[in-house]
Amino acid sequence: GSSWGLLYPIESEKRALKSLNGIWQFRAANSTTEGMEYKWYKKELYKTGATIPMPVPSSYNDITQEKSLREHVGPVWYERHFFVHESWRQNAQRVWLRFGSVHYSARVWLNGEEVMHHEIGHLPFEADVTSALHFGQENRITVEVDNTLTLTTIPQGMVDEIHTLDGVKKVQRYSFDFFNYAGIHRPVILYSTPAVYIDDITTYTDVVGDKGVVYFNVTYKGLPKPHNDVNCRITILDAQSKPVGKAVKDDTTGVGFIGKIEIPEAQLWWPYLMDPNPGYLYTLEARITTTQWGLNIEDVYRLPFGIRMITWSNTSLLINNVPVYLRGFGRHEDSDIRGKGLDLALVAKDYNLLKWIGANSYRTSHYPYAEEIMDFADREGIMIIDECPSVNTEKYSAALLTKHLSSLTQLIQRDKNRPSVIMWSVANEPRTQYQESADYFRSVVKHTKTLDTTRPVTAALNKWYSVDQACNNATHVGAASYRVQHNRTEPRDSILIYVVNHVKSLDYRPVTAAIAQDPNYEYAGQFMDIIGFNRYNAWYTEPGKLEVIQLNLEAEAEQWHQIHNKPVMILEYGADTMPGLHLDPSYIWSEEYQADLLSEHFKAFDSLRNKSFFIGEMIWNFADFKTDQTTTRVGGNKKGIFTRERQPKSAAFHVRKRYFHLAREV
Ligand code: BDP
Repeated sequence: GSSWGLLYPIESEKRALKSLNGIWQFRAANSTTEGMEYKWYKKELYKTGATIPMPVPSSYNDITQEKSLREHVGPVWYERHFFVHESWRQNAQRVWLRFGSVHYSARVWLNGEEVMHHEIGHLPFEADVTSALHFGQENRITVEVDNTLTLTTIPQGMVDEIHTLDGVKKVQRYSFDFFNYAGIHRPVILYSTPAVYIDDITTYTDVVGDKGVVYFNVTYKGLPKPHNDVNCRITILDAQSKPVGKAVKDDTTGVGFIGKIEIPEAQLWWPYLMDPNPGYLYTLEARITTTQWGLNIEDVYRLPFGIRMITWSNTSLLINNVPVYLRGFGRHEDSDIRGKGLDLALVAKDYNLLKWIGANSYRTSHYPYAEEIMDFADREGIMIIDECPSVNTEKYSAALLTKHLSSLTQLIQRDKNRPSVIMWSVANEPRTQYQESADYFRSVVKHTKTLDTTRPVTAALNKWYSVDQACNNATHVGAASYRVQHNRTEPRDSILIYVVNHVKSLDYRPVTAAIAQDPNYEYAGQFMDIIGFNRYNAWYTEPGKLEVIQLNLEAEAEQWHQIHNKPVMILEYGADTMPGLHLDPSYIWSEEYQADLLSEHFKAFDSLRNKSFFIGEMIWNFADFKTDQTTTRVGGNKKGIFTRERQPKSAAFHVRKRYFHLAREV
């Protein structure tokens, strides 16, 4: 649930922390019900079957040599033992268990007692486990993790069956283009707080002249009944830990502490390469004290934050009143062996590469990234388009909407205080050619706005998705062609593909369709503050024809702006590139082609930037990544500027020149 705070667990003089990362015992279940039926959580996992060691955090898929584990569909079980020191059993102290994320759903037991469950990967969840813990003794934690995706999970997937000599086998299908890695992906932390504890802190900052204004809302929980006297002291510390502002508040209502602190001559948070000292962070130290049960209780939490202001108009996005141009990437949490498991060495390397190449931003395509990754963005001044886990939605429903909204509630709860987060992305390539997507996205954006009005909302849109797909698959736009009348009331890809294939079965001549460039044909853009679009000119459309890029791209970007009168940016473009494949003159899949394709895009971007509404370019993708097995992927998606091992392809040097050049222009 998210009716409580999700403050990142950090130590203070009043909070202790213990990591449960390490080797756990592990077993994949043979069926959806097996583990529950035989109550695997009741005793040691090795007593109910064979187990293998499994690292946490990590995806489990690529750890063994078993294809069956890589492609497993359904529950797997994790277990480990740990001690909690006697000293943690203190009067008036609570102990919490927190998972950074588990994909896709999790059920957690402590010493055989269920303590929490959570659905939707990539987001943290926690519970007060004080009463289930054995202090001064050994404890057993058991987790059931289920990776199954259905039409009502975020993201959507479908469980299907294939037939084999050994009988029917369950397989997971999904249309999004990254491997459905699963497991305990992020740290598992046990931490203590006082019984009366700081539950949540919300900050919002404003810049007035050279003054920074910090609005705060500190809430607490844990009193048996409200309106006891609770005192709160807020201190703002600069990067050298020098106090630069304070506020003292009393609460007799049980509501919390709301106020503001002004920082004269504030050092603002600036993006990378926009200031000699980007990513400047202050600390908000919140200290609450109260007397309860005859005890003096005190809690302290220190929240890093930045002072900066985001505004936007129908042509630009501004930070601290300066228009910004985003230059960056779409990315993934992905690496060899560990899959989507958090790896701090990889995280640090990736930020060094981002800085090396001169990027100032990226989108957390296609789900929220680890909090440890977001911390780097705050500190380095990398601007983040923060995306919820909704990718490639194909079928809309009320049940799906409920979960989609919940994923946004949880994401915004988690990331609301981060200066690096400059925009929320509510979806990637949802099928918004369907009319029912209008109501759906009206609700999604409205919900996002009720949670945060200080940041613009976007989505990575792909206009006329189905039509493009159909044309791409089966048609040719040419003179001597049959025209397939595209029926606007039935804009379903399957129908169009069917019609095209039918015509093809009758005659060899190329087929075309009059594609409706009707603004109403895309139903989500109208709700966004900033239009983000994905487009693969000279790759999925007209592969090899670099000469179409400038014309098509400029036309599309202008059209988006004309229709919606909003700032526009490209969130994805690129080409699969096999490292080491050299073909000159350039030919698709070669390193030369990737560089040439980028160059043509750069020309288009430069001409668009003169028209002022175009606010950014993001390459797909930062690095190569693993996908499901398809005939278009060679060991995964190869659109990276870096290989999966984070070595540069030739294009990286090319991008670096442009990104530093763009940085110097501002
Ligand atoms: C886009 C998707 C992205 C894919 C990319 C591609 O948003 O997830 O990886 O295409 O095909 O449509 O490379």
